[in-house]
Formats: sequence, C-alpha cells, structure tokens
Amino acid sequence: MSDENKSPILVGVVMGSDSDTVTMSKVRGILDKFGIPYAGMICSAHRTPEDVPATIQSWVARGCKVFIAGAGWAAHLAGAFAANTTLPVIGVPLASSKLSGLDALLATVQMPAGIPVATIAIDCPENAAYFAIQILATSDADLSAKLVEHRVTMAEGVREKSRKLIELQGWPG
Ligand code: RP5
Repeated sequence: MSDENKSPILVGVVMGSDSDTVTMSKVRGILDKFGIPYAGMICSAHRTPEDVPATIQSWVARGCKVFIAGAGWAAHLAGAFAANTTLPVIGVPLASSKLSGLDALLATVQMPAGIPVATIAIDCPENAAYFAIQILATSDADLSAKLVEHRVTMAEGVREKSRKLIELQGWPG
C-alpha cells in the first residue's frame, strides 16, 4: 500500500526500541481521547538511521503535522527527526539506562541553535501528547475547546481531592 493510501494521521509517534513501548504507549490514550489520528513505530537513530528520513517522508505524505520521539540512553532520536524536518518535534527522554533518564534528557534537550526539539520531562510522554494537541489546536477551534474542557475537569479533580482531604482525613480546612 502506498503512503498516500494509508489512513491520514496528524501525529507521528516514534520510539527507539521495543523496550520503550510500555512508557510510550501512554501517548495513545490521550490522543485517542481527543480524537487525534496517529501512527507509531520503532526507529533507532543509531541502529536504523536511514529509517528516520524515510519515516518522516511517509508520515508527512499522510498529513502528519507534529512528531513525538521517545528514546533513552544517548537519546538522539528526536534530534535526528528534527534534523530532517521543519515540522515540530517533541522529545521524550526515557529513564531506561542506569542514569535514570538524565543522559536522555541532556541528549534530547541540548540541541544546537536552529534545530529545536521541544523536550518534555523524563518519562512523561503524556505531556508530549498534550503538547502535540496544543500545537494542533492553534488551528482547530473545536480541539482548543476540548483542551479547555480538559483543564476544567482537571481542576475539578484537584478540588475534589482537597474536599476529601478535609472531610475524610480530618485535616482542618
Ligand atoms: C535507546 O536505547 C532506546 O530508546 C532505548 O530506550 C534504549 C535501550 O534500547 P534497547 O537496548 O532496549 O533496544 O535507543
């Protein structure tokens, strides 16, 4: 099947290894909840470098507007994507090495001027999904309204937890 005949996507999610999939799968529930079509694949900046531009080309042909790249260790995947596209790339440093993600954070965030990677907290692919949605929402009023609704729901959740703290745990309010 040619790329143009595959289903359209707005977000391309790439991860460096199958060992990243459990953490990176947190992206899916959020994109699904907001009705964002996406594709995912494993692609390594070091082990399959030639697949980076090929993947970008394939996803862009399907309408992709933003990339999410999660990797651990010397995490060059997001940077390799950013080097090959002018679309926004969101990097997720993963805590898969004995350095608990500090290595991946520095490798992902310390990009040279001109080739940015929007870097998310270590092991927090959820924020990569939200940030991708925020980018898409700049030209989609319905999506923007969904984001506002989500913030309202989050705030209600925090206030409910505060009520429980006082009512159930006996904290003086
Ligand atoms: C990185 O190296 C991957 O993103 C992964 O987090 C880490 C280890 O990969 P495996 O050796 O488990 O394949 O490229």
